Amino acid sequence: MGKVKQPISIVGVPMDLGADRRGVDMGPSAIRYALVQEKLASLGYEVEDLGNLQVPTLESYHEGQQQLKYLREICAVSEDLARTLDKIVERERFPLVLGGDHSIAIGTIAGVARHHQRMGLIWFDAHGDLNTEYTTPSGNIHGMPLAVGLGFGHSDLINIGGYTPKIHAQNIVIIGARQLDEGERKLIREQQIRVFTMHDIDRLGMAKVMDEALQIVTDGTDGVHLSLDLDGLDPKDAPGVGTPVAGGITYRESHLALEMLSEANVLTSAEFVEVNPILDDANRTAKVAVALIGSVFGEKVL
Ligand code: B3U
Ligand code: MN
Ligand code: MN
Repeated sequence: MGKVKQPISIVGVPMDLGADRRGVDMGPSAIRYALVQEKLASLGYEVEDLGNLQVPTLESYHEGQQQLKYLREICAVSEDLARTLDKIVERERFPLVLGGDHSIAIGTIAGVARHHQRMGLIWFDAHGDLNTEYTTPSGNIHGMPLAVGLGFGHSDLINIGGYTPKIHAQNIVIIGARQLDEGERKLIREQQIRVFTMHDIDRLGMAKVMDEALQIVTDGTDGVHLSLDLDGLDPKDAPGVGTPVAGGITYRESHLALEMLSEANVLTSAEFVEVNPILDDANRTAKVAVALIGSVFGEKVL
């Protein structure tokens, strides 16, 4: 308390091309409907909502390449998002991005990482999102954004924002992984990316996982981005996601993780992705997202 709170700018990205499936484009609306702005205002923040970026409608486009579906459209939105975030950071405001499928992280990271000498990254997800056009089992770009940030993937994707790589493997952690493809495992081994699988969370406990994770993402960095895929949580707590995977992070563990992140006071940007209201149970997953956003921004019981 008493600390000056950085003003927040919300941007919605109603993107579903990266998942090649409708519903997740309504994520920003669902999160707003769950009163995200009111939550942040109640915590004492000055908040502006910049509305949604323009995203082409899935039905009006041809898929393009089988291994990189909607590549051209996703690149255009990513450039737009990178420019939008660039301006928010220049105005010394905290960017809070609402997705949309996880391909939007390509643009988010491009927009924020350029403002740091070295940026740490927390990737909260059931998946690795470390595929490239050569390893993808689906052709869906939402399975690729972490690889793209590291400089692996199609040149149009890795050069969004005009530079590559955006992030370094030594300062990245993945938390909650429980479904990885073979090519992703290979990249994790080669790049020595620290992955806290569900096995690790069960063995160590979330508090220990976060202690270690915070060390990695703050080691020599001058900023930390949080990219939180709601499918990192257990589908019992967050059913409204496109690709639910059983055995995930509980509601309580996820709050503890984000409270510890908030206490560390290192976060410089955040995004919440993959909320799919069509598959949800009375907007429960968006409500969970808003509760988690509360923890990120310092909400406490006492
Ligand atoms: N790894 C798979 C599945 C997947 C990744 N991200 C989501 N699903 N949400 C792929 O298609 O790359
Ligand atoms: Mn993801
Ligand atoms: Mn995921």
